[in-house]
Amino acid sequence: MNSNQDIVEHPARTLLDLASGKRSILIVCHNNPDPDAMAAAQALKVIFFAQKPKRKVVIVYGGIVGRAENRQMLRRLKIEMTSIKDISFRDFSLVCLIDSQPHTGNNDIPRAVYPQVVIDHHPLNAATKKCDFYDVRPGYGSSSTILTEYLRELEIPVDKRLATALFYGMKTDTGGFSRSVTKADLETFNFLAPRVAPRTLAAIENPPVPKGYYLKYVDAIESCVVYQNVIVTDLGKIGNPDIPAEMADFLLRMEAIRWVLAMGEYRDELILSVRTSRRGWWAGKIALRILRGLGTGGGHERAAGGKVALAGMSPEERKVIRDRVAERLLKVVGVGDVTGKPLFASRNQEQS
Ligand SMILES: [Mn+2]
Repeated sequence: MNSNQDIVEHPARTLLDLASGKRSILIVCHNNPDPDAMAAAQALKVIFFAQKPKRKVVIVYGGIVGRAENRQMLRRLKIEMTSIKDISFRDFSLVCLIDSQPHTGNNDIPRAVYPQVVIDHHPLNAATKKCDFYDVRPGYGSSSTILTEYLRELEIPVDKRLATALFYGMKTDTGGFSRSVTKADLETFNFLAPRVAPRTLAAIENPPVPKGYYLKYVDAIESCVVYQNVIVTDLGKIGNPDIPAEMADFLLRMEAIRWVLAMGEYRDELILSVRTSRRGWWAGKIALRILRGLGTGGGHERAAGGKVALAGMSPEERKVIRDRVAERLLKVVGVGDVTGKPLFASRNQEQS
């Protein structure tokens, strides 16, 4: 096993020492993977192939690839991923977890399995310390930043496709380079930007979307309730687990709004997304708090998410859960005593 000092000083080389004898490697993304998880996983695959071209390297994910942008990214950048349901952990001699950590509830690695490798930029989880190699940098804007540093440390050429993937991963995780951007992220930006394929990136960012996509905006707006500087929106049943995050981002741009909680039911889970424009409050910690005893959650300073298992619950019981989550958030952010106003009710008064 390598010391932590090795990991700090030359992480990529230390990682390759660990991987040197391995013929079959599994790279696991978090559930409903986002561009950062997918780009970082692809970069890791490229690194493993550069060390030994004839080995097997498979990227897997739990949940689904929901957003049209994310599906377009896989297609345009030729990233191959498999559902975690279609593989067996026993077939791999090395398991890596990317953009997530053990026991956080957002990946489908069985609890008893500790991946040997964890690379992430969320706050360090206690279970991660049991893993042979972990490189967790909560200060970083994206996992793509960490993996780009690995590629550079190893002097592995970064082609247009991989550069575009990593750039897009950084861009989405940092809200277009506006939040959680460190010096390391800016340096990585400068390295990747000239290597990006701009038209491919534009095609990924503006994919055709189904009609139902617009209807979800209607649902999101119709169900908005405003509590001073907080919006809560309940999207009802959703066909794609990424919708709450997308609506939360969209609503956070509203004037005078500092917090958004968006919730929706996907299959038998309540999926929720928390966004804030306030610094220093750690949306991730707040998501954990409001889900205590109900489900799992976590995230970053300004963006977080979580879920609650609803299987076997009646519609009434599900409503109780949603109300409890909303009440807890309102209380935590200091508007627990405020009476909410439906956004739609103000439509005829303020046509500004
Ligand atoms: Mn990430």
